Amino acid sequence: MRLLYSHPKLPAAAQHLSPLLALSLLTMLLLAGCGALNNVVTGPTITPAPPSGTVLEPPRDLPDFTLTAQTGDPLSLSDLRGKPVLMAFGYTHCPDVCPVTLAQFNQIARALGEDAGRAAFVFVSVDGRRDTPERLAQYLRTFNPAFIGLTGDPETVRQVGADYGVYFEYEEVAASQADYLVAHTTSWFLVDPEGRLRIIYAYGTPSEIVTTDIRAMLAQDESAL
Ligand SMILES: [Cu+2]
Repeated sequence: MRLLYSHPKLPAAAQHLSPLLALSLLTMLLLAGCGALNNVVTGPTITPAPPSGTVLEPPRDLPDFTLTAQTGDPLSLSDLRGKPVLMAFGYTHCPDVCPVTLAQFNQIARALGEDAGRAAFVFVSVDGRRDTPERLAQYLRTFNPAFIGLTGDPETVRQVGADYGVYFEYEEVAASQADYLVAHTTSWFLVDPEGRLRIIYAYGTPSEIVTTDIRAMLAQDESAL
């Protein structure tokens, strides 16, 4: 899978391909994740990220899971019941995609204002080896201290991710090497207050779209009371 890490040449090459082939390359890169997207999404001949999320109708029931929060305590998805949960998978050493995702999550939280406390923002690490609770806490503080970081051993996270269609793969390096990349799915997930997967967003979806969806979910929840 060297392709995952030698992406910078792809978008230029893709400009000479048929739109369909270019699109399938884009899909592949979206799955491949980290590192590839800035180039691809801004490429002149490639379809940009969809402007809105993909709504799952009906919403998909999600099995509960428990991982370790940045406080060191276990946290389950069911602990967040009653709140819309905006979730992404990634890792703190990510060079490009994850910092942008978390910066956008922070924009969304700020746009929600007082209502931000009625939603949860969750970053699930796919890199439990390096992402200790302490490291996650330190990292997330630089974006928004209210964000929830979750970490666990890669096999557990892989099982959790499978329920969201999330895939990740470690760059092959010597066991002693501390600096490695993790290719991962970059989508964002909006889970409703009942714990069901409701909307999937492509990485880079405008913050205003997600803010509007969360507001609608909160309003719906209020009217259901
Ligand atoms: Cu990342």
